[in-house]
Amino acid sequence: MKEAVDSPGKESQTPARPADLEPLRLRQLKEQIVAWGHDLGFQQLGVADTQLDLHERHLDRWLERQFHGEMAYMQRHGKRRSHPELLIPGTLRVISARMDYLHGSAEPASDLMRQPVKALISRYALGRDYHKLLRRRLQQLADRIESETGPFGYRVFVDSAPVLEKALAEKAGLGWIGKHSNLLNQNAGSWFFLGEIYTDLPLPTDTPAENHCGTCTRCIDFCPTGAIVGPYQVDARRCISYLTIELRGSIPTDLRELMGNRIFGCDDCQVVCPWNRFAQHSAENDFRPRDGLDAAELVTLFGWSEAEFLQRTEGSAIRRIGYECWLRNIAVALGNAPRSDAVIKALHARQEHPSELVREHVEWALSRHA
Ligand code: B12
Ligand code: SF4
Ligand code: SF4
Repeated sequence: MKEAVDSPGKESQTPARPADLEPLRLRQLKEQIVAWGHDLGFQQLGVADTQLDLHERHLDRWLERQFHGEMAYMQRHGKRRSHPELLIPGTLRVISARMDYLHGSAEPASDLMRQPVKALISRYALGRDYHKLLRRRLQQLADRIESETGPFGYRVFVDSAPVLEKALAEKAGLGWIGKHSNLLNQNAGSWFFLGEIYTDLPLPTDTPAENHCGTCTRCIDFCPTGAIVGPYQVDARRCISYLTIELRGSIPTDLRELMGNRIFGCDDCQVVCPWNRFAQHSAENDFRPRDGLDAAELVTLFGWSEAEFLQRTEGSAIRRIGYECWLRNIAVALGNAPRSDAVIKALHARQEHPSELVREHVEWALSRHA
């Protein structure tokens, strides 16, 4: 998933500790924060301290092995990702929150996997971009806290660099990092986003959730590209989410066939996870699929002009990849689709596209149907 530019959000101008910090008051405040968070649409909230030594070692090893590929931002910030107090001096605790995104009206991803003429877009990206929504709600939560405590030091983050969101959520008791490396929860599966408030309030911390993966290896076995190279270790360079969203250049040819009809992100490791039987649907209107994107035909999407692409993806996370990569991804999926006149016609129509990147993927797709 794309890591946005670090957004400062609103920081209180004169970070000062509230005068009244007795343990009992802090416990009450934490209960209030959880209740306010629920009112704001978060399904679960918890509090973690900032000690991430073990995760830091895993992160370092992941970077050493170049698993981040071209995501240079993953190594840009030195130790600040694994040391919240270096990123925002004075940080003592992290309030971690999760929000479900699977909308009840969306066609299940598992059905789309069996329909290669249709586009499979990650379920998280079907509605409006989640970054703004979550950040706004976290800001409202911080404002609510401030109205109770007076000015305090804080910073709001959603998928914004450089924060180890899953590790912090695990510590805050929101779930455990599964073998597919997503955070999952015994009662809620893994179809949710994460966001945080870094704060200098010494709130009581939660107990980390236990790992319930056991001997299961379904996500590893079903990953189409073998990107989960070992339990808890994803080589992003092989992950379809990276290939379709993060990578700007040519998609390695040996991985194209394995991508099937996935044109934006990939949900397979979550679809096969048994704990997602317990996932709840989101009631957020913003997460409702737009423009029939949950089950659109590949040829229809490939036919969009750039103006149409920009108009239809306004306010959506999909827009971030740009029109060129959009066409690149769909060309690969059309190469994997069953041969038909409509598919061949759609590909021919893009053979002279001004972008070399698009033309190359179109040629590859046509060669598959030759
Ligand atoms: C970079 C990134 C990606 C990259 C790399 C993925 C990855 N696993 O790191 C790519 C583009 C591939 C990606 C894909 C997806 N992403 Co993304 N991504 C991020 C981002 C920006 C950073 C993640 C990170 O820190 N990676 C660093 C590596 C080292 O972490 P890690 O692989 O999780 O490894 C940890 C553990 O597995 C463990 N570990 C590692 N190695 C080992 C080895 C052993 C032996 C052990 C025991 C443990 C262990 O320690 C590590 C540190 O905690 C976060 C937002 C954020 N700022 O945190 C979102 C985030 C993780 N993504 C998210 C989502 C939704 C996705 C997708 C599902 C989107 C999609 N449908 O296409 C996929 C899932 C793919 C997958 N299986 O991971 C959500 C996850 C929500 C959740 N429930 O967990 C996040 C939190 C964004 C958000 N705010 O909601 N993503
Ligand atoms: S998102 Fe898809 S490609 Fe990436 S690890 Fe999960 S199953 Fe594999
Ligand atoms: S599929 Fe199995 S191994 Fe993978 S995260 Fe889910 S429970 Fe864990």
